[in-house]
Amino acid sequence: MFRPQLAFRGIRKSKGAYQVSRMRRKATIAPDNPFLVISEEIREAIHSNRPVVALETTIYTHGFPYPSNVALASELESIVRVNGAVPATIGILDGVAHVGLSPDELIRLTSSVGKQDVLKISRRDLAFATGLRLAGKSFHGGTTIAGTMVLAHLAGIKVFATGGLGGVHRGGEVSMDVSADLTELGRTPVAVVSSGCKSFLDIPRTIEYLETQGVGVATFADGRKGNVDFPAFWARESGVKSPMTVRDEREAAAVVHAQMTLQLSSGLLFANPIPESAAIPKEYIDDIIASAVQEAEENGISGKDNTPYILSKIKELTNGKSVAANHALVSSNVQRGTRVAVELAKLEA
Ligand code: PSU
Ligand code: MN
Repeated sequence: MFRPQLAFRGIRKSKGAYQVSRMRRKATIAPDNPFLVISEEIREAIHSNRPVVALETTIYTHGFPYPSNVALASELESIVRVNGAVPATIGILDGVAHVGLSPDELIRLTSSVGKQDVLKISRRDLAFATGLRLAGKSFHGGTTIAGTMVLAHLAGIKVFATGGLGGVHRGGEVSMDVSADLTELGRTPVAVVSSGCKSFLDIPRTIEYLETQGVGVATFADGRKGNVDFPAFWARESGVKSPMTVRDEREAAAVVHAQMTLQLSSGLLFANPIPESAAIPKEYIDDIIASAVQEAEENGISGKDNTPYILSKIKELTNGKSVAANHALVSSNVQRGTRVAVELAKLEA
């Protein structure tokens, strides 16, 4: 029988391990850092081992249009609170990185989309988006999964829920377009809950690359026996077997706890298949994806513009169905991620 409490009791007794978990609970950044503000609520929650769930903002700045992005941002925060954790929405406002945007700040960021330039911020962009404030330039930015992981980790947050992970793009073996989300998972100890990765990517190569990066990848099995697919965002099946499975949030939390206690410096990916009722049939979406990818190629779209471009094409070709599915899957992931954070806090108590 699976009994994490018993299994971990020994570890907690040992003074060294206990000190490690106490140490890891603290944010690793000074409170007066001029480039990063961690909200009082998040500081307090981390300090007292209350569960916290990080949320990204590229999904609001480069995914959902205004004003539905404003509504989604507050909805996802509510899902975290209703399920017993503290939401930490992460993004860049006026050249300052925020972990735990206040409701007003979140509305300012999401409602600036379409009215002014809002950047897409990955790891490489963080110092530009914040540092250039010293030279009088002010930027707003949505942080990608990679960018959000960096900041979450600096604040001491271990669980992060989102929509879909970036990956190796189709043809990536030639173009080298491999999302920085994958290398970030290789170097930053944060557990990400997503619906697998978007099916316009090359899923087998994405899984290979995550293995190379030392990232543990597991799909929630939810009672399914035998082979479980790594999910493909809008579809539950991808035709690619998930490297590992976990039964539920409690098992996921046990894995996260071990990862942190062992001080492994890499991240974990937990894939949550889109709810059945919201899934888009694979045969239907596959054709649409093929046209969207082809169009991006013909128009010479590359780099950071590639993912948002393909997503908006898919939205157009599905008459908005893809956005409804995106909404359903991200809500489901945030609920799952919150339960993982709650279980993890119990293990760390
Ligand atoms: N969801 C959206 N639009 C996006 C993304 C998610 O609706 O643009 C983002 C995520 O933040 C993810 C990023 O981290 O796309 C990956 O971008 P790239 O492939 O450029 O690494
Ligand atoms: Mn890319």
